[in-house]
Amino acid sequence: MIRIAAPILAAVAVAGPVVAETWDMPTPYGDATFHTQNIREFAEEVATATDGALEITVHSANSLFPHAEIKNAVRSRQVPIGEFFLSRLSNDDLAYGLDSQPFVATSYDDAAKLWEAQKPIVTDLLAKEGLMPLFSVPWPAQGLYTNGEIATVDDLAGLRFRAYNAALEELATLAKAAPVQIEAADIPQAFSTGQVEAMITSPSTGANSKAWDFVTHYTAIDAWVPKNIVVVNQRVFDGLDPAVQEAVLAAASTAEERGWEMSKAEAEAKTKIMEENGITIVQPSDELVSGLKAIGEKMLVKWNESASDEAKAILDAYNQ
Ligand code: PCA
Repeated sequence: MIRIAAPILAAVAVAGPVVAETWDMPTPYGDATFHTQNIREFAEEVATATDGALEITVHSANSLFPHAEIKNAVRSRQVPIGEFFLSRLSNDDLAYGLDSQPFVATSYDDAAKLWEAQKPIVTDLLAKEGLMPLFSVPWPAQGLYTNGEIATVDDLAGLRFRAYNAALEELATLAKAAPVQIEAADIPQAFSTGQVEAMITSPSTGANSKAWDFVTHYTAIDAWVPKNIVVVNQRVFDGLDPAVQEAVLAAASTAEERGWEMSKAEAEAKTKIMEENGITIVQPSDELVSGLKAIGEKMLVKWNESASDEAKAILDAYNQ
């Protein structure tokens, strides 16, 4: 560590009109979530690279804005930057929701290929709202949490089913379950009060919400690999000093790479934690997989009927 003598520090202070900026950054997810840990590292890197000229304060678990409002909060410059679940924007355009369509992209390789096809369109759509994507990181593949084993789709009928977006709500409805929208941070309470009794989410969110307290089985259906996205308000970004802009973009690119690696490590580590805590980990039966795939196909037909040409172009590019 270099210690700078006080007179030199004083000289620096008078020499440069260095205005330090602080950005508040809301995210829906809690501190134990790897995405939150990743964005905190991103914030630290930006602060270090800019010598404190830009400090980002992360506000986790919906503490600053509820999930549903984060995008608009960045858009209206109530906050300069924020993170949310990308497919939550599927009501704006179905292009945002492709990563949450069952059995379209189910592995990290698929997810990377899909993001490559999705990114230019998503960037254009967000630009129309004055937003710029900085980076996007996937959750581990999504699995099924239930009490008792689920052998076929019929076993899901009538269950109060936690959903986190429109696609999951549609899937639950097609499985004749009863979807209830619940934020990740509220999962333990929703189960303990009987509001829901089953869910589909990653081993990360399952382990972080101590799923062993309220379900017995985890079925690794690995049905889709959805992503979070971090966006910044374009005008606020444009107002930054060019060197600071560069530091933000560099830290974003590092965070994207690190986030994908963290996600891959999570999938295994968190499944193991669930097992150690008594959850029975099962591979889905052929019948369950074929039943869920049939639902996925129905959903995709509907998706194709309503999707914009740009959104369909993503699917075409991905399928090539
Ligand atoms: N966890 C988040 C989104 C997807 C995931 O794995 C949730 O359950 O809300």
